[in-house]
Amino acid sequence: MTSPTTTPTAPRTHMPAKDALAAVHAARDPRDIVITTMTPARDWMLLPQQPLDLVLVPSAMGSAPPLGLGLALAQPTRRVIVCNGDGSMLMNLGALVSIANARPANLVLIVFVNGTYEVTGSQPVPGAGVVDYPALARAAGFESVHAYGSLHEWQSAVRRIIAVPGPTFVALDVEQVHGQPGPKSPGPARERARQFMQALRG
Ligand SMILES: Cc1ncc(C[n+]2csc(CCOP(=O)(O)OP(=O)(O)O)c2C)c(N)n1
Repeated sequence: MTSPTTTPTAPRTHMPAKDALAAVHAARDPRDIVITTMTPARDWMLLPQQPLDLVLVPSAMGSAPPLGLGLALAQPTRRVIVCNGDGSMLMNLGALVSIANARPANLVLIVFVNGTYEVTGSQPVPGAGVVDYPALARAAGFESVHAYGSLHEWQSAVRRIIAVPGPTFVALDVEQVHGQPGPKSPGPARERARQFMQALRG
């Protein structure tokens, strides 16, 4: 019988979530659809907005990746970038399989891994620090899988990573922020959906 072994892991570095998101904002093309939810949605609304931004607030946890999949399949000439929370990713891990199975080359799924349900008061997410999100994505069938904890490295890589044919999965280790209010809906959902569909047609 072999004794259990542990593999030493390198100390994890974490980047400020706002800066990580700002790097996505700077890299995206105005023709890209960007879906944000949870803290990425809150922080995205502090940045200049584009017509193809879909701030998914309020939302059911786990709904952003399948929404991104549907849009990516319906709009194959546009890139779709989804910025998700880790708790929300765990809520709907099956979406990873659906995305990998459908193979939309134009879909980028970025998970902001902070280990907490930040917008509801920073309760710990199950498996925080243990769950290996890139490994989950690979196991689901993603081939383009990336992970960053260093802001500088993410800033240097983001343009290249969102440009490669996907589907692409990115896990960003981000710092926890405590005591910040959650995202507020930027307006009536029906009207925002109408404007978004109009922008898609344009
Ligand atoms: C299905 C469902 N359950 C519970 C909630 C309530 N809720 C809203 S946000 C949130 C936490 C989200 O955590 P995470 O996805 O990790 O994002 P973060 O806030 O850390 O950015 C919870 C529990 C919800 N919106 N949907």
